[in-house]
Order: sequence, then structure tokens, then C-alpha cells
Amino acid sequence: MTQSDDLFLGFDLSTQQLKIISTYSNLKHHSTYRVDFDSELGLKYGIKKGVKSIESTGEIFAPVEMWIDALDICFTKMQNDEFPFNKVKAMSGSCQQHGSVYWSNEAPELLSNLTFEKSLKDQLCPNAFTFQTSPNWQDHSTGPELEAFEKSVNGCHNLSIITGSRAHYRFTGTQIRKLSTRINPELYHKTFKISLISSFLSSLLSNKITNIEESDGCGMNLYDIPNSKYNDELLSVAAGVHPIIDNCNDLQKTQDGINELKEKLGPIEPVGSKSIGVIGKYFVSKYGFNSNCQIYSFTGDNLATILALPLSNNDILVSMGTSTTVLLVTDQYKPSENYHVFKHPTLKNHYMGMLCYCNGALAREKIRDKLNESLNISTKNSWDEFNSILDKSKPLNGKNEIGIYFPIGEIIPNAKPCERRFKFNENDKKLIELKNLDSSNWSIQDDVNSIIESQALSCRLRVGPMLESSSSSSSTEEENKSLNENELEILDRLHKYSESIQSDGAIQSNKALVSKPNKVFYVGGSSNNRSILNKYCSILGALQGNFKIDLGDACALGGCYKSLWSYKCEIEGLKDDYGVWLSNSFDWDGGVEKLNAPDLWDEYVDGVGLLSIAELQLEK
Ligand code: XUL
Repeated sequence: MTQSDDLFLGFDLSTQQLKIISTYSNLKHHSTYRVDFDSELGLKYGIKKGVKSIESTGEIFAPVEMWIDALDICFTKMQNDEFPFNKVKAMSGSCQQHGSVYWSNEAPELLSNLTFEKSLKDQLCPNAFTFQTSPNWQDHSTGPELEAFEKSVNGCHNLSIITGSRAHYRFTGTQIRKLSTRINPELYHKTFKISLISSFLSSLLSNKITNIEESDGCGMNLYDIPNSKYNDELLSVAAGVHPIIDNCNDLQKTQDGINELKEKLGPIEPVGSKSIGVIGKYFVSKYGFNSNCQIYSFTGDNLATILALPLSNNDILVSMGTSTTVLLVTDQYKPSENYHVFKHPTLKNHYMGMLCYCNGALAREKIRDKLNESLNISTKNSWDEFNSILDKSKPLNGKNEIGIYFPIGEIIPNAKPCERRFKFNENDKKLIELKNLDSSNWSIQDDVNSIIESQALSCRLRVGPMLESSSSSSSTEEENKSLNENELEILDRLHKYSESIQSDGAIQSNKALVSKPNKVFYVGGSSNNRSILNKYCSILGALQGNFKIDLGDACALGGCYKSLWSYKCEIEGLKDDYGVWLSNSFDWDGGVEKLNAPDLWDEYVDGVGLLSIAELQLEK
């Protein structure tokens, strides 16, 4: 690939910083700039870790003005370095999800009349906004709203089927209801448009209010994913005009409230490669952008993360940090109240599944510390002994046993904090709980293997339904006909544990139980631990390889790559879908390590059965 000097920008507006990365058209890195909110703007805006918090109410929010200020500051840093703005062909970006920005009636005019002689913030703040702050994804203040959302559709399961997620404090719909009913109905009514943070940033850059992008729009609890449109019933909850929840007896009032909110949210920008406009005049005259520089819709940070990697259908990204997050590309819409499904930001008819586990690294460290203590190992944080046990371990400790370790309450499965150990009795085919941790039946060494196994098996159990092939048949009979002998034997083994293997209240189909991912990518702190990594690889059984990758700038890079692919599709007539294009252009030799881990997927079939029945014993 030849290197032209065309540049592509990717933005990342996250909780604690604004970052802008530029790459060449062959994906090679050109430059990175950032504004750190705490160190550069902390005093000015009174924020800590990028946000303001009110402990008594659980409110966490950020001043919109700070983000606007940061945009000028970042561009000024680039200008001081003589950044070649005129070489930028296109841009896109990634923003923290769920937060919302409330534009006033004056906003369109203020945006279109910006002059380069003054700063963005002095021209837009406060008059372009009704509410001056934006709720942050860590906010916990919408308890009553969350209940209202779930009640309106008869429960969390139904809400997850419609919107891809059950109700969450941070989701935009619950936040809007809080403002429209509890905080300031008058200001809510005065609001002209509501943006997500992603569409807010693209609005600033194009000097006009841009539409909410569809995949990020799935993080609102308002968008009906199967029907690709807003759900009127949920809009009426957000607007505070629901007939039952809000005792609104006047049908016309309900309909007017729905229409009003629909108008404020505006049309959804469908996923794809269509340009949403060009860079605004302000940036052309102030920084020297080319007036033809294209803007492609910005999206949420988790969605942008999967765009930084060549992930195709049935590929998985496992992020192993304090918490564990699993992102997965799928053509199956299999929502659950325990995880999230969003539309995929570039692949039509595909989705991104997102599993967020609370118990990750800290739970592992707790077992490590206990082990080191029991062996009087003085180097406190050493993983040596832990890893050596793990490397020598047999599946399920060779005794068909599994432990579940949740020092803090878990989302997947929904369970209170607990530490439980189970064994399957082959004779009477029953699950036995081992109550006492003593050397005769269970040792701390068993815990070492068990914690990693149960964490990885939980991922395997839950991604199964999303990995089923799209041609999966409707009836069990038909489905069984499409299974080979090995797969039927696997199902026999599983049925020893239960006639119906389930997770989170949903019975898994036979296809789901025998499906494997194509590629698995591992990122995050714990992926540096080879022994833990090997265990995960051997359990998840990727068909096309396991890869370890350093993804520090994933969100911004996802934005760069999205703009590059979109530009190539739109301007240069590229026909490849995003996954194919990125896989062909991706630098597989730099920064990506192919892992040589054993595939023990078959040996862990019993683990799936055992974990599934053990989880039924947990207290919710
Ligand atoms: C996802 C979520 C967070 C934010 C972080 O649902 O709330 O990952 O997007 O910026």
C-alpha cells in the first residue's frame, strides 16, 4: 500500500480526556493529541476524574462547556505544532455512551454563525443549551425512573427484547425522564434537540445539529432494535406522559408528549458509511481545515473499540481488567436482561453483544493473596505460585468440581456476593455443595484453577447463543439433524447435568451449546498473565486463532478507521464490508501476538453443564 499524505482523524471524548488521533490512509499512525480534563481544566470547572458528583443523590455529571473548551484547546495544541489540518480528508469518533446534551432553540443559529475571532465556548455557552451539564454513565440517581421503564413493558425481560438492554440508571431514557418529570419540566419543554455525546461532538464539528447515530442510540432504552425505530410506549415514559405510570388519562396529551420527545431526539442516523456533512466554517477559518473535509457519524466508545480491530461475525474481544468486558460481533439478535445488545456500528444486520462482569481482576487477586498467605510467600503480589498451579491444572481439577467467586455482587449471573464450591456426583447425578474449605475435599490450590475456569466458562456459556449460525433451524428436531456425531455426543454429555442447559433463565438451544467463536482477541491488564490467558483460550476454543493485543488508543483509532472506511466506500467506491476491509488493511505483524494455546474446548463440555446448574443455586 502506498502512503499518501491524506490524513484521517479519530476523536475520543471519554470521561477523563479528549483525544484526537490522526492516521494516514494506510492506517499508519501520524500523531496523537490530548486534553486531560483534571490536570488542564480541573480547577476551572471544579471536576474530579472528569466529573462532578453529588453523593447524597448519586448524581454524576460533567459540564458541557468543559468539553467545548477542550475541543478548542486540543486544536490549538495541534495548530501550535503546525498540524496540517488541510490534509484531513475525513473524521469520525468515539464518545462515552449514554450521556445526553440539551440544545436550546438558539443553538442552530449560534452554531451556524460561529466566528473564528472568538472561542467556541464563549459563543455557545450558556445560550446554546437548556441544561448546562450532561449526565455521566456512572450516575446512579435514576432509581424511580428505572422502575417506571421496566413496569411500563411488564418487566426487565421484555424491555431487553425491545431495546437490547434492561433498564439502567445510566441509560439516556431514564435520565431524560428524571429531567422531564423531577428536575425541571419547564427546561425540558424548552429544549429544542437532545443529542447523545457522540452526536453532540459531531454537531460541534459540523456547526449544525447532527442526528443520533443508530448503534449508540441503542444505549437509550428507547430504541426498538428489531423494528429500527423509537418505541412510542417507552418515549411516553421518558416524557412523563405514560397512561399508567404517569396516570395520564388524556390520550391526546400522551400522544403530544411522545411527538414532542420524538422531535427533540430527531431522526436516527442509520449505521453505514454515509457522510453526515462537512467540517463547519468555524474550523475552516480558525484552524485551516479543508472545507470539503467529511464527517462520518460518531459513535459510542464500546462500539468504536470493536472498530479498531478486524472483528467479523462470531469474533470476540475479551477485555480483562478490574471488571471483565466481552464484546462480540454477531448476526443473531439474542437479547438478555443480563447483558447489552447494540446494533453494530458499521455492519448492517449485525449486532454487538456486550457482557460486563463486575468480578474480574480483584476476585482473582483475592485468591492469589490467599494462596500466597497459606504458603507464607513473602512477595505479596507474586503470581508465580498461582500460575504454576494453573499451568499444571486439569480441567475441573480432574474431579468435576467448580467454584464461583463473587467478592462483590455480580451482574452476570445476577447474584449477591458469594463464594461457593460445587461437585457433581457421578453416581446419583446430583450436584453437591462443598461447604467447608478443608484439605480433605477442597484446597486453596483448587480455588486457583476454579476461579479462572468459572470466569471463562461463564463467558463461553453466554456467548453461545450469539454465536449460533444465522441459518439455525427453528425446531429442535430440524436443528438436531444439522448436528454431526461429535456434536450430538457433546449434547449427551451435557444432558447428564440437566435436560435443559440454561443461563440467566433462558434455555440454551443445542446449536448454542456446540457453537465456537472464530477469533478471540484479548486485551487489558490480566491478558499479560500468560497462565490465565492460556486457560481462557483453551476453554473458549476459537476456531481461527487467539490473539493478544495492546489496545491503548482503541476508541480514537476506531474513529479514524471508521472515517477511512466510510470515505473509501463513499468517495472511492470501495465495496468491502468493514470487517473484510480492516482485516485486509490491518497490520497483523505489529502489536498483535498470535497465541499458541491448547484447545481443550471438548474437555470443558462438562464445565458448561456443571456451571449452568451451579449458578441456579446462587442467591439473587
Ligand atoms: C457502557 C458504559 C461505559 C461508558 C464509558 O454501557 O456505560 O462503558 O461508555 O465511557
